[in-house]
Amino acid sequence: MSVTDELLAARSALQMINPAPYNAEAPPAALTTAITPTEFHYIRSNFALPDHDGTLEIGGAVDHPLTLTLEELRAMPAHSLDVTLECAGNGRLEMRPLPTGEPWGDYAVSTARWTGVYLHEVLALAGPTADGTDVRFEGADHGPYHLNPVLAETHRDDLSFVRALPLATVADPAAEILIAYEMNGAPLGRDHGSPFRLIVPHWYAVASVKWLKHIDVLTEPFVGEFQTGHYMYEWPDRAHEPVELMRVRARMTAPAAASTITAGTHTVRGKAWSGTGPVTRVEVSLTGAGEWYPATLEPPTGPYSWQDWSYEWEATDIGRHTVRVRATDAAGNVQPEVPPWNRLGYGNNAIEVVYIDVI
Ligand SMILES: Nc1nc2c(c(=O)[nH]1)N[C@H]1C(S)=C(S)[C@@H](COP(=O)(O)O)O[C@H]1N2
Ligand SMILES: [Mo]
Repeated sequence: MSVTDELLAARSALQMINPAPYNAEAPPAALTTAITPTEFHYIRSNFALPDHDGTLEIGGAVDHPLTLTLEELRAMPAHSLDVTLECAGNGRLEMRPLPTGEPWGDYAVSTARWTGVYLHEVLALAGPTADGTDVRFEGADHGPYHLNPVLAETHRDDLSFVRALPLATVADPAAEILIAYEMNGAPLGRDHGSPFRLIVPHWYAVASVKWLKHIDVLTEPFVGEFQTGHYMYEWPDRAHEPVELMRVRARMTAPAAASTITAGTHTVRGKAWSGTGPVTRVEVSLTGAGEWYPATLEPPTGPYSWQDWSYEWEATDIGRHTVRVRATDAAGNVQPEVPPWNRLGYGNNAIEVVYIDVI
């Protein structure tokens, strides 16, 4: 198969929302299993697919700058983690006024099993110097880009995808950040960041830099378009904040939204996740005015993946019913009724509202 045929095949089950750069939502079936099959995993890229020479350079404020190959990474201890990734722009289409940005519905979320090496072990090989504060991650992808218009400059002919994390986070073994080279047991595909990428559990997926090329330890906080330009919550009434951990959210997968079902008992089910998780409570409401009924919540199968919930609904009254689902997490965060509006439309975790017709 030519590369183009491979890409077409890898993309054929997705709902394309932008052909170039290629952005696509998962199909509804992606949310029904613990692990999303790779061909159902959403894709979000800011630039055209890059060429990558297969090496990773680690430098900046380190004692031993080094270059690693994929083979050298594979020779290090491997770890696998199930991680739910959600795009910070997921749910943007439900915000009013409609924010600028990719028109994501609610399917820019998926869970895969990622295999690779711990970032903190790779960083330790380079030895950050005592004055290091942050770590910069650069992907191999680049191209023309319209900058956030709040900045003086509005366009760059050639910008690279660069993000940073605090050194304290990167060096913390408990953060379990991976440099992943496998997804669901197979080498990473091109759309998902081959030959290797970051996987930053609990963070909105923008932190999980694909096509990872350079890691540099910095001695001051990083300023850049994908860190302090875009991917900032521009609140209308308070100080702007960076997009970081995923907000608590539940999605309903059955019965399908706007479907017609026959009167009787039906299992309402779905997934729930949080970057400040685990999710500790899921409730269902069957009327707009709503009493909330506890759903059965399955324990997490791992620290970074979504959880199953279900509710037995005695749907005996014919007619249209509104069904809402609301999750609460271990940190006490609960989903809001209304999307938390911000100019670029990030972090919509509002309570899902669907209607079902019972006949
Ligand atoms: N190098 C690079 N990494 C990137 C991006 C990108 O455009 N370039 N997009 C980010 C965003 S916004 C998301 S939501 C995730 C999507 O990962 P996926 O395409 O594997 O689902 O990758 C992140 N990593
Ligand atoms: Mo994203």
